[in-house]
Amino acid sequence: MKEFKRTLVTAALPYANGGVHIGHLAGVYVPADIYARYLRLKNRPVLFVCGSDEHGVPITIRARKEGITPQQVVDRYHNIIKDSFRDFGISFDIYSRTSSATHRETASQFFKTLYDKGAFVEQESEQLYDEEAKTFLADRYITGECPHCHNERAYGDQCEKCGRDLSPTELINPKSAISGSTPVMKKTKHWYLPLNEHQEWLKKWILEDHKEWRANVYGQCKSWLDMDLKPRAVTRDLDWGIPVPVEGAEGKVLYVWFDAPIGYISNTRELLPETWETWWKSEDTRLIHFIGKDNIVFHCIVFPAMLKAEGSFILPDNVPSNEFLNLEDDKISTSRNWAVWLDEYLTDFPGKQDVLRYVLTANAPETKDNNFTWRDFQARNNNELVAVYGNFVNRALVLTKKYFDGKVPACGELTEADRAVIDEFKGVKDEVERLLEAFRFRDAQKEAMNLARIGNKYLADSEPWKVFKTDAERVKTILNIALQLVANLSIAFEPFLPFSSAKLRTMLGMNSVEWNRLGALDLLEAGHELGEAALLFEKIEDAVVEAQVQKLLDTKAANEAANYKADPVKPEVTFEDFEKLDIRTGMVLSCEKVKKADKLLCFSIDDGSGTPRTIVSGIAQYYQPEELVGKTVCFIANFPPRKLRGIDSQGMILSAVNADGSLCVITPQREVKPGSKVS
Ligand code: B3M
Ligand code: ZN
Repeated sequence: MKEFKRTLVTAALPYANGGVHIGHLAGVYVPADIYARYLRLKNRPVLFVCGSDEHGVPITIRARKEGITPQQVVDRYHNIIKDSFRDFGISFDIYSRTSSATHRETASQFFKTLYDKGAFVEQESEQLYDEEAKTFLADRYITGECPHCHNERAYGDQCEKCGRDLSPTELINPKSAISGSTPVMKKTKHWYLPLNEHQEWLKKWILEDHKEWRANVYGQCKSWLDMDLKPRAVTRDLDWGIPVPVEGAEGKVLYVWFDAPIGYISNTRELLPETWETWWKSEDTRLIHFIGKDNIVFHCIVFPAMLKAEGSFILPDNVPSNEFLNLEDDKISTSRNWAVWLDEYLTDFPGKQDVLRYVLTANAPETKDNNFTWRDFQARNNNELVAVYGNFVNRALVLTKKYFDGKVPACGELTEADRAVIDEFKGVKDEVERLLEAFRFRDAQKEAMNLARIGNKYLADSEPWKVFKTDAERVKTILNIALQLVANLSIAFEPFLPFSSAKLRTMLGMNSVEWNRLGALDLLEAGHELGEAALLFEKIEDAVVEAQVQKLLDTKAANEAANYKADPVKPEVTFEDFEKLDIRTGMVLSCEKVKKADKLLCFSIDDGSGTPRTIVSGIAQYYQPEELVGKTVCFIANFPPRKLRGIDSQGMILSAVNADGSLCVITPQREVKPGSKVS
């Protein structure tokens, strides 16, 4: 394997048009942070760079919607995002932004170098143009009817109702979102990166030389590289972005996906104006990109092609990309507000950033999409952090306080049980390191947690609180070992749960963390005085997570209400048609679930005829049978009887269908006699 002297860790630059949510954190920033923290603990030279991605069409759309400038949009979100990362302990060496002067200059120069080398092809094409606003239209700026689901508010690149990718020319009745006019086709010139010319070396570099990349990343690259790559436009007709630095390119800017990855370079350069090139141009630097799966092609194919075309840069050594995290079984979505936002989380769970870090890593979508649920969040907190890690730490500290006045007792002779625990424990450093080096963060954290489990079990089995009455010497040894394990936990969890590790070290009176001592049993000297014990984690009650679930349900209801549109009216009928139906009211005498049929309720109804009428109705999911007894309902009296699950159903009970498909039984608004006609 190649010898590297330093590691440059990058994390995808988040778009500055919204806050940061748990999907971002789980997919990119927590794993990248764990890795960077780990390398620092190993005393390996590392730089961890990130920043806001401040160009692109969505930002201009938001600005237009809010009646402010794109710069005002990105100023607002850049600060929100930056604060969230700081609050969650994401330990960037720099968090800058692509609207910075350094970035503008770096990206512009990069384009110019490629242009001068003849690395682009120029091409004219027809694009949609708004004649009223005198501007070319990005796909997002064109709205119209979706040809698939007939949603009238589909965008030129995607229909958010049915989720299909679209191209603007597919839209029925396309309109410019700027002026409302019908766009026309107009010629425009752009610069393209001919990926086809890079295909051969990309194939070898990834498919042969980087077989160790994660299966999801390798697989996605392979499916791209098995097809013919096409030239990609790297410029756009837009007035927000970095101007294309060549003559005759007025009104054109660099495509956001061209300038954004250069942001990694600009941010390094901003941090280290003198030495940034060592991090980008030396073969002994290892470049690692942490990203989400929707960014794979840009980081594995497009950006490397740009770097190669430039000629003086290194290429990434690995691109550990995660899959997606869903929220309560539904795709996280900014536009539908289906997300847990970091700033809101911290308002609701102050001081609990490590709980979220823990859960997101324990559940990280490393190999497949995963799901975040509030129940799982609660269970992991209560059953793992509190019951295992916190409980062990607390017992060890409280017993030491009680029996030995808070001073670390000396270790005496070891029993077999002690040796077994020490043995189990020895390999942990190598194992955590092996897993972290392989970007297997959830397994690495599990391994750290396993230490706590071992410790917890050791105390439970050796029962110092009982032994103390008869053999205080023995308890010294037990607590010495337990405290050494606790001290080890503060090291092992340092990359994962930095806040808790720091808190734990204060409790232990430890003032430094030395990763290389992980696994040692003399981290705390006999006689060392411990600090004040405090709770490391606290239980999260049912009501607290129920409130979070309710918040999400409210969001869902609000989305449904906002998207609700009544069905179109059916073809006309005559009054005679209507009169053929005999609709009546009836009083529910009894109502029961139909056996072995989840959806059916069997009603007995007083229809005024003197003989009760039986009707079976498919509303069992929406009502408890007893709720309906005594209520007056409406039903169709002249349908032919129909057998349902062996019961003769004589009619149909009328219900209204809600936006979410649920049914609501129709009842008259004043009291009426059973059998009254509805007309
Ligand atoms: N801003 C896309 C995203 O947030 C984009 C990443 C840029 S990384 C150079 O998914
Ligand atoms: Zn659609």
